Amino acid sequence: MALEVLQKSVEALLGPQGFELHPFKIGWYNEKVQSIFYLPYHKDTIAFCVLSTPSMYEKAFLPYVRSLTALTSRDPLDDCVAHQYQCLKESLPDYKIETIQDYELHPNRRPKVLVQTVGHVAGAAYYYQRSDMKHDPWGEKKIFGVSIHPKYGGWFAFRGILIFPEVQLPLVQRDPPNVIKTDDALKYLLDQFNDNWKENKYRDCIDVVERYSQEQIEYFMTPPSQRGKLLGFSADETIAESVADRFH
Ligand code: B12
Repeated sequence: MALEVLQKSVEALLGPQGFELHPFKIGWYNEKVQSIFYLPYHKDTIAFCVLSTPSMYEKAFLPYVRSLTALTSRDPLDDCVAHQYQCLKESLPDYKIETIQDYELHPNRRPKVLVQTVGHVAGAAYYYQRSDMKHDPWGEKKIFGVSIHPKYGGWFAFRGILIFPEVQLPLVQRDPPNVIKTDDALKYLLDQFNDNWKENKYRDCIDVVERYSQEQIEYFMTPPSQRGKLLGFSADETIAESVADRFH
């Protein structure tokens, strides 16, 4: 089967739910990361970077929440994505599909996959790191990198990867669009992401076609312990505090 056919099958299921899919080869990822982050597959193994666009909240998450009788889990949004992945596996029974979600950690707390690097090598969203600066002004300070999507700026989130361990097909690598053109713009972006992320200015570092709805922003800004109430569940059906401050 050609990759286009496989991609269309996956997109037919996840696209209408507000997800975007970008194929990549595991080897492209492994070439970039330190060996402790390697994914243990043949370099030509096909995988997909999955990201949620702003409308995923209304297209997939709210309907998923409405289908629940109680909120018992750590994070219903992660559960919603897991549910989508399960549906995908059931509708493509001829394929072995392994999934890793963005929040998954090894027992030593190392992330199972670095989704920003994935997004970059898959050509989905440029991963801007301090090493992209011609002149680094930060000295000893720790600066986290941020990915920018060409259409949604920072108004999106990575939701993990789908790996097809038995599929090895030709695929040409494409660079992600480099949308931050100057050192000044890059400094502003990284400063906003690191020091001021709650104001969301980093998400608007380019003109975007769509943002999160007010309802979605309110949901993420609400402490996890109160999100259940916001979604219409009673107070004792709340979400654990352990996920406090995750705003994707
Ligand atoms: C741990 C984590 C945190 C930690 C630490 C942050 C960090 N970056 O380390 C904390 C709790 C602070 C955090 C906070 C936030 N986070 Co956070 N976090 C993560 C998480 C789970 C892992 C990141 C990680 O540990 N990286 C490890 C380091 C070593 O990776 P690295 O610096 O990228 O280094 C690699 C690359 O440089 C690569 N590499 C080397 N050379 C080259 C060359 C090229 C060209 C490329 C592409 C790569 C490459 O190799 C290195 C590894 O060997 C990711 C999800 C994930 N699974 O990736 C989300 C993630 C980075 N977080 C995200 C967000 C949105 C946030 C917050 C805004 C909100 C929040 N609360 O969730 C804040 C904002 C940051 C801040 N100002 O504090 C988003 C970022 C989206 C984006 N547009 O980029 C992510 C991707 C989650 C998601 N699902 O989308 N986060």
